[in-house]
Amino acid sequence: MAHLDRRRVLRGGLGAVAAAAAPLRARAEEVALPFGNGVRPLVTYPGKRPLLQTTARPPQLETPFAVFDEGAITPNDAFFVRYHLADIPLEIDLEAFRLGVTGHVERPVSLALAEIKALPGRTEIVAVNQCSGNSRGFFEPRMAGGQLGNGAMGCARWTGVPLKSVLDRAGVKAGAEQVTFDGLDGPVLPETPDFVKALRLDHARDEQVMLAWAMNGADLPWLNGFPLRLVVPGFYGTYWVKHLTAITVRDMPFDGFFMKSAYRIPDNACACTEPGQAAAATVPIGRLNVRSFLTNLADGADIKAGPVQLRGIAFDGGSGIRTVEVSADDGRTWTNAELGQDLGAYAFRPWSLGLDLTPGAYVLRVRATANDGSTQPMGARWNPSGYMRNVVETTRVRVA
Ligand SMILES: Nc1nc2c(c(=O)[nH]1)N[C@H]1C(S)=C(S)[C@@H](COP(=O)(O)O)O[C@H]1N2
Ligand SMILES: [Mo]
Repeated sequence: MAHLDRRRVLRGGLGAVAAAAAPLRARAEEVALPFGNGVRPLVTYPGKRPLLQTTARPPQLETPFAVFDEGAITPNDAFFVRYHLADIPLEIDLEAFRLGVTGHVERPVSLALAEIKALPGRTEIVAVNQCSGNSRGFFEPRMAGGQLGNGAMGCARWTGVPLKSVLDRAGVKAGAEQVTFDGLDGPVLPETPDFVKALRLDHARDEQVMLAWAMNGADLPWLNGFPLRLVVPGFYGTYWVKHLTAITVRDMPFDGFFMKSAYRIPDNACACTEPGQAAAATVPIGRLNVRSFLTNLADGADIKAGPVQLRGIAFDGGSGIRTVEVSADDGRTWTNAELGQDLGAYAFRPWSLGLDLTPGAYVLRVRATANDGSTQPMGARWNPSGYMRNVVETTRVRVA
């Protein structure tokens, strides 16, 4: 947390966030996610179109699933929002804003946004940001945590500089092991742990991890981390620290709550346990696993017999998508879909497939295989935190 000079403050219209939610909710439409307690108000926050609200304090907002049918890039005003701590920044003085780099370094630095933008290696990457708990609400048995549908993911073009550029500016000392990241948000109560995340030093310096100030060609939306966030291509959103203001280089592993206790997965090949069982050992969550979705037909849809074009998206943690297969007979036979525009190995990959359907009931399944050979399971793998769901999705349609 940094205390900000309030002389010249940018509010992003956000001072109103808490207040705005209430009156809007009163006349809001609702969306029913297809699991128990799945009714969500559609709420409009500053800079956002109506999104599904999981919680108001702090704001947690899901993207309506139909948005993913609009293309491989998720628009800024539709991008999901996730915070852990209710004291989110409502005003930021851009004149006073600094990113500090301290700890196990030769020269601690404190950089203004303009100085960060002038660092060497300006770069862009299209990458998926997905919450570890995306789709948690579909697990059986259910578990605690945000009951999310499939809308806690999005794909954007991020502009920034490699994190390495700023680490080099500070000069990492020999013996450094990890780098930690803290944003301007903080807990409401002093007992609540701050949201701080760690990466191994070699990962932090890999030239893909970046400090990003723009998303899809515009300033970061306030709720997605204005004015600066970490982008960790291929890794779950938990590492993509928003409103980033403090970087600390460490010569020992960091054991804060959000590394040591939260965002951990079973330490085994499937990252899974028997439903209801705890894991014998856990490790911090890492790369996205491979997923695919049908985006233009909803479960339970009625469609007309004849030719139908199916389309959707697939992604993984950065090896890229090799194939997307579709089954119209609940997984007995599969047909390769055509892959669409390749925006890079970390991006949503569009796919499409034309089918000619005669009248009847169909169980559509879609399964992606990544270039690293990994694929999606036909049955969901369970884990106590409800992370990393990537079961082959099922869409039932009636054709008449
Ligand atoms: N400062 C800050 N950054 C954060 C978080 C947070 O609570 N505070 N949550 C993380 C988690 S768990 C996710 S999934 C992503 C979500 O990014 P988004 O809100 O831009 O969609 O932000 C990450 N960065
Ligand atoms: Mo998350």
